Amino acid sequence: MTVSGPNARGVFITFEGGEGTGKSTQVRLLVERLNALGLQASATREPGGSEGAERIRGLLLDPDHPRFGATAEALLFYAARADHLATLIRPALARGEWIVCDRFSDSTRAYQGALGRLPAATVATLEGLVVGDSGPDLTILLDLPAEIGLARAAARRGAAAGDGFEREPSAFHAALRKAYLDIAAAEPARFAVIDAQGDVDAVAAAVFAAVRSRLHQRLAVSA
Ligand code: T5A
Repeated sequence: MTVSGPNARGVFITFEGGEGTGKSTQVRLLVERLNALGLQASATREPGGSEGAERIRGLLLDPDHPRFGATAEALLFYAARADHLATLIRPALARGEWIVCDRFSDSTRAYQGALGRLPAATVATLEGLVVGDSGPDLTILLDLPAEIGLARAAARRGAAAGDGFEREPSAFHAALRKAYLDIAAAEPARFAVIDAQGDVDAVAAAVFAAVRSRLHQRLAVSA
C-alpha cells in the first residue's frame, strides 16, 4: 500500500556504516518486513541504484584502479547520487513509496569529508546542491569494531580482490567508525545507532524497533 493525499511523500531510510557492518543484509531484511506489512518498499544502493549511477560505481570501485583523490571521488559520488535521485529515489517518494538505501550522503561526509579531509563546507555545498530537501527521514548507523566488519567482508569476498576502500589500513577503518559516530551525534533526531555485533536476526530486530519508534506515524498511516 502507498500513501495518498496532499502529504503523499513516501519514506526514505538510509543505512550507513563501515565495510562489512551488515548494511546490505539489513536493507534486504527491512524491505522484506515492510513488504510483509503491505507497504510498497524497495531496496537500492549507493554508489549505484540507477543505470547511470551503476556505471559510475564501476569507475569508483574498480579493483584494478587506485582510489581517486577525495575531490574527484566526491564529485563522482555526487554525480552518481544526482542520477539516482532523479531517476529512482524522487519518483518513488513522489508515488508515496518507501525507499531503503544502502549508503547515501553520510558516506560522502565520512569517507571524502572526515577521512579524505575535504572541507565540511565543500561537502555541504554538494549535498545542498544535489540532495536539497530529498534527504533521508531516518538513517540507521550500523556500528561495529572495524576489524569485525573487515573480517566479515573478507570472508564473503573469498579469493576476489577488495576495492581500494577495503584495502585502506586498519587505522583508516577505526577512524571511519569514529567519524560516523560523530556525524550521528550531530543529528540525533535523524540517526538511530545500532550495535551490529549481534547475529543477523538480533540486528534486524533492533533495526525494526528503531523504524517503529521513529516512524510509527508513517507506519500507521500507510498500513
Ligand atoms: N563510498 C560510498 C564513499 O567513499 N563515498 C560515498 O559517498 C559512498 C556512497 C562502497 C564503497 O564506496 C565508499 C564506501 C565503500 O567503501 P560497497 O562494495 O558497496 O562499496 O561496500 P559496502 O557498502 O562497504 O558494503 P559491504 O558489502 O562491504 O558490506 P555490508 O553491506 O555492510 O555488509 P553485508 O550485509 O554485505 O555483510 C557482509 C558479510 O557479513 C555477513 C554477511 O552474510 C556477509 O557475508 N553478515 C554477518 N555476519 C555475522 N553477523 C551479522 N550480524 C552479519 N550481518 C552480515
